[in-house]
Amino acid sequence: MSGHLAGSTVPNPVIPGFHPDPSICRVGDDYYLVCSSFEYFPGIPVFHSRDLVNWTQLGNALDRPSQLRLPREMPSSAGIYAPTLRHHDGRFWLIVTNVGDSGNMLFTATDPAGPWSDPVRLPGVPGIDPDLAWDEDGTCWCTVAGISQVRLDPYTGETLGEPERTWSGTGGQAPEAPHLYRIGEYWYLLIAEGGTERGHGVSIARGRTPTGPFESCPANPVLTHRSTNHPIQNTGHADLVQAPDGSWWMVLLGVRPRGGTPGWHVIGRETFLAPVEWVDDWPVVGPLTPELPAPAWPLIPATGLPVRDDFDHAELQPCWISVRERPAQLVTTKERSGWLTLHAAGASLDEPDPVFVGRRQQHLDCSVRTLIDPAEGRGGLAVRLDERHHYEIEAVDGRVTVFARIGPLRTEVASILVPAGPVVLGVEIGPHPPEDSRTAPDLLSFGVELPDGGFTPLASLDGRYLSTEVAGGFTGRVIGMYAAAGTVHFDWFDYEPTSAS
Ligand code: 6LW
Repeated sequence: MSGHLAGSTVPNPVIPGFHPDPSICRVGDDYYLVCSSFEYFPGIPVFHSRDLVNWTQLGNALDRPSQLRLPREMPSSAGIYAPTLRHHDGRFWLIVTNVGDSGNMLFTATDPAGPWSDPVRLPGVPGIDPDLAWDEDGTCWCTVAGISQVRLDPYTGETLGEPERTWSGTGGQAPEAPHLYRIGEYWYLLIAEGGTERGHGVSIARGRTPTGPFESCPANPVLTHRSTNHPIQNTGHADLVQAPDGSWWMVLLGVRPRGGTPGWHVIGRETFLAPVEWVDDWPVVGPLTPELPAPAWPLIPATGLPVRDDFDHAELQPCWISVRERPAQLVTTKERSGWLTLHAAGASLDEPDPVFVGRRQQHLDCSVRTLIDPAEGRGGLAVRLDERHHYEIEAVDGRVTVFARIGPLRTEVASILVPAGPVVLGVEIGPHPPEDSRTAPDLLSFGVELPDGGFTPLASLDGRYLSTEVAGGFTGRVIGMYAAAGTVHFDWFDYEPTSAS
């Protein structure tokens, strides 16, 4: 995923793109981290690192329908919210909410790369953002947004006793994202408050027992960038981890708006890292900057994603996600060797369940190409925020067309004839020209690469309409291949960052 080497600083976010609500745990020298995935399948990306800076995606925890149902009636940005990952009693525990379907669920694994168990349902757990913590006598506490707490038998999913309200922050809206820890003499309750937009922040309280009473930190919020022009905004939804050398670290979500103030953020809520010092048994967080002071240990480059996926493996790499489901009969690398084949199933990108395989846009500026054979159908390359906000370039044999869908409006933007046969479709995503750069986050230029020339742009579209500030929701852009009619085959897909961030 990333290959940053030792230096005085390393880039933050440490896991760029739509990777919100990070939850982390360490086992020996290995760190593991999970994120929310909403309407995408497979769900809950699982990452591994040995240095907190370089992360490799091991897989997706929820990768089969018996674990994850995302029905088409469920709105986008519902689905999988805010997992907590912990290691206890020789196994990994993952607790999460499927909003709009099965509610709270618990999964276990001995290897975080999978397989993960089928779900244990938690009907008595009373809210989203569930957390797990065990006290010295083995009692398991489940804490949820609100903030309330209930004892849980994590093996059966049964709640023991009634949920009790506990500390709910300093008065900000939406107290959520609780994590409960025993650190030294105290139990700490870390939460987010202020909402996941510009008002977001992290607050903490401590008590002598896991149920409190909790005393609010005098310095709350211990982290927020609200009402600032800081390049990292919406900072909140955090988790804490201790490194083997005794130092403490926070992972949290933040966004990188562009296009003036308050700006637009387009690639979702990303995972950032910040150092933590303890002063008087309270955490002091920061600096949280786009260039993070490098940790004191050697950095270990992670296995990066190659620019090109040639679709030469029987299984798709874990970075590839689909919308709501990925039926093997519609999405396969087995039909034409070395190609990804998509069969349309009637739903277009304007609907909740298109036949689509994409990867998160992870860099503010990037270049994407794919070679499509549209001889038996119609399909293309899309940049998707949700079913009401997407741009795409679509091929039928001999013609390529660019479409834009913005809220209730859908329009054809440009169309050209091309030679019959396979064609390279592309999109260049980069800064808006200077005269507009204070009113728009970026520009998306869709075009074709013909055999006798370079990239020929057909249409350049303003990126703000594919931003969270316009579309709402909790996700970020996903760029990928889709089938609109019949069958289309993709030989390869290239994704290349075109600037450092
Ligand atoms: C999540 C909540 C939040 O459940 O947004 O930023 C919600 N934090 O804790 C969806 O990610």
